[in-house]
Amino acid sequence: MRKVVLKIILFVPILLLIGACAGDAEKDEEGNPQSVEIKEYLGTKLSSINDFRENSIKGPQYVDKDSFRLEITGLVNNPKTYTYYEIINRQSYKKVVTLNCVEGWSVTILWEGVLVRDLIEEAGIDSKVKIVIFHAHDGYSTSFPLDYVMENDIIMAYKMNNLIMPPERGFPFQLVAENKWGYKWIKWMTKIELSDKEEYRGYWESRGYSNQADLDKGFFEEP
Ligand SMILES: Nc1nc2c(c(=O)[nH]1)N[C@H]1C(S)=C(S)[C@@H](COP(=O)(O)O)O[C@H]1N2
Ligand SMILES: [Mo]
Repeated sequence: MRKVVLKIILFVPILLLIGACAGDAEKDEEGNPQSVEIKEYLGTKLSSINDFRENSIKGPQYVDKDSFRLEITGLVNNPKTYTYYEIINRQSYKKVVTLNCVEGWSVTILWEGVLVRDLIEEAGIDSKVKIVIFHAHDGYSTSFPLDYVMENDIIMAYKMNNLIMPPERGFPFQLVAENKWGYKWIKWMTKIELSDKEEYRGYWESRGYSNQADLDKGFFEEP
């Protein structure tokens, strides 16, 4: 009898403690435990998602997760439309990549998302396609040669440093345009258009910034 009483005396506080801890944990809107931002990945020190400077053309965009659709259009055999959930439930890829803005700051982040190549391959690439144009919720756009997205593992990210991308950073998706200047890293992406118009120029590209935008070259178009 004394043993049972002892057990109860010991167990009750332990159970209460467990309950209190579970109750205190942060939850997201779906009731799942909220992730924390990671500071290091496989030995690489990461920047914080708060280290970005917000200087988007129309300020932060607030995209509704449930009504959001990503379109794959243009010169494709089967135009596609994806919901947010269809994208985040696909096979995901992670990598650490540094974004460099032409203003002189940079951030090194662990990005997680899907491969653009997989999405456009599923839509069926017409043989006339030369470039891939990305469009965003704020009217922004940018483009790349088809080879750039096919020959590199280019991620369309929905997580940064293990956190769901915040609205200011480009929720639901930001392009991880590695080796390219920051203005190629389109946020709030809504449409991927396959095109044969090699003369297409995106928002900053049509305002004098290099269309190639390679990090190891300058960001002004040669005259
Ligand atoms: N839709 C959209 N994407 C955008 C921009 C923008 O204004 N609109 N700005 C670009 C620029 S210039 C940079 S450097 C990166 C990172 O900008 P941020 O620090 O404002 O997130 O996003 C890029 N993607
Ligand atoms: Mo930028």
